[in-house]
Amino acid sequence: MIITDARVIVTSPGRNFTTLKIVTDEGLTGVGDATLNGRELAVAAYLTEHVVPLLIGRDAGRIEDTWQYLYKGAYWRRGPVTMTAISAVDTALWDIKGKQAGLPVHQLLGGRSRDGVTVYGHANGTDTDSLLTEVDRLIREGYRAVRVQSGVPGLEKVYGVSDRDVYEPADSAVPTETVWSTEAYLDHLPGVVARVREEFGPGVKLLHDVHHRLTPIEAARLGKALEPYALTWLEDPVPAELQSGYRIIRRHTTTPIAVGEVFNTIWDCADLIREQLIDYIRCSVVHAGGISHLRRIHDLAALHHVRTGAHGATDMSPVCMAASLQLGISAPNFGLQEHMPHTAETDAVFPHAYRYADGYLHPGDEPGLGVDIDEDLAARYPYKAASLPVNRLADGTLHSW
Ligand code: EZ4
Ligand code: CO
Repeated sequence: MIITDARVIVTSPGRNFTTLKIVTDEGLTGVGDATLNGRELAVAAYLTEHVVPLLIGRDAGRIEDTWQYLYKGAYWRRGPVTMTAISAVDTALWDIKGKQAGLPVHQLLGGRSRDGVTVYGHANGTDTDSLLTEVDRLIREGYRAVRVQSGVPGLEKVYGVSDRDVYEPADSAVPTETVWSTEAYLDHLPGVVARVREEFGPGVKLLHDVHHRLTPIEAARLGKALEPYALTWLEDPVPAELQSGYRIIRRHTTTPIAVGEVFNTIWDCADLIREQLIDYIRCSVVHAGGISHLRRIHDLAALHHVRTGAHGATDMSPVCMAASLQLGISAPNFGLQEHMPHTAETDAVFPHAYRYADGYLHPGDEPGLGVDIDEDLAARYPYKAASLPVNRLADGTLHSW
């Protein structure tokens, strides 16, 4: 089966998405998510200018060879733009392979290892009372795992928290500026988690995302303070360019650690996994080299007692979610899948077979990934520039967001 066309579709049904659609001479098509939040057009150009011309005429069945060709062939290895582009191609080719076989992709990955993919929902509150209301709502919707994010007294805006209905961080063409205080945050958060645990008891899994804002020793202190409340994970406590920094956290606390949403290859987490410095690896299909490469990361993790915790914020399109669920239902070391539901407009642009029921996402049994893009509908939502915020300390110093 020969690739005859590949189209890059940029659409903004409430937020921006970049999607690759590969077309073959036998009429089968496949889709891959290529969305890199705030840098959507860089991946679109990379695909259009440098990848699509190489795909035309290739054998659509050679998924591994195409991955190697785009990775080794670029000479400039890794990086989020390159790896997101490779991810899109890889995912679309797995979609085609599944359709050709008449099987959902998870059947090609070894079949189901479980009945459903356990998801965690987002509870965020500007104060503790509104947070408790949100946790209660999610538990009543069936969620068994909830990520809790809270406003911090003295800070105007905090990651993950909004007083609007939908939390969407990429909110302005020029980045919004927020002010951060590690002291205020470390002082406030343990009390919030204590309240949530006290209110809802031991039956619900609780998670928290630090979003790369601490140093290792600060994260160690936070992990220790949170031990009585038995978090399922503390996410991205420290920026992870320096993987050895996580040794310091590990030395001090038994709070489990989850990392990986900004990683794009196995090399970003090889030391974290091999030294058992983390408990959950959170790479996504769209940013970590597609199904082919993410499966390798998961397999390395499985050898080292590390479970998966796939990133699933709204900037992972339904195409990424569909692919993530194919891996999640089949991976032996699956842990949790993040679930931040898309808007109705986004769901309409990306018709999909997966569905939420009682705390689980189910990938469905459609051949391939079980997701598509409605190109006519997509064309009605033109791209709108949107960047993620930046964070500064009170004195103006730029901090990680
Ligand atoms: O800020 O996906 O766990 N989820 C997250 C996300 C990220 C966004 C960035 O594009 O940390 O909300
Ligand atoms: Co996160």
